[in-house]
Amino acid sequence: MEISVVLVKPDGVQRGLIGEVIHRFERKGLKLIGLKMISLTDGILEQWYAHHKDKSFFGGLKTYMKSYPIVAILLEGKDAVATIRKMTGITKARDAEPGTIRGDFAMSQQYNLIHASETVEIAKKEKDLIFSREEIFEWDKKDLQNIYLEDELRG
Ligand code: 3AN
Repeated sequence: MEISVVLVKPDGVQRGLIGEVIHRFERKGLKLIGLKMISLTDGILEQWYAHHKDKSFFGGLKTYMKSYPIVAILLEGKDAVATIRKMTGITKARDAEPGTIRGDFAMSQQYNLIHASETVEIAKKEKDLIFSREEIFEWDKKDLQNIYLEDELRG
């Protein structure tokens, strides 16, 4: 099973959408294995958004991501990274498909409510930046048999 990291960003926290975001991923059938509220630091953000460090919006992005606490969510599921990206919608939220989280709740290119890991490798890096070993829970979710075929669970 893959893991993926979702952040409810400062605008999502301010707008009271933490529960809505968690609700959508839970109902989809993804397994919640980590959850915490934290304040991001320059140190974390410089690693998190290393690919954006030369962009004109990087300074503003860091200031925004530090403006209020965020909620970090660690999810597990088959093809979790691609599935969660699809449910998130594209970066420019006002153009995001209705039915996606950004498409349903946001208008901005920067204030687009949530972050979702882009690849399996990036998800691992992001997990290690935010969650300690003790903050990750490998619990036995009893309804996985109703969510996946036996073959899918093994694969
Ligand atoms: P995504 O979150 O859709 O994977 P990225 O990785 O391209 O998008 O960008 C990371 C974050 O940087 C976005 N979620 C958004 O908050 C911000 N961002 C991206 N592009 C812009 C832009 N042109 N102007 C301002 N902020 C931006």
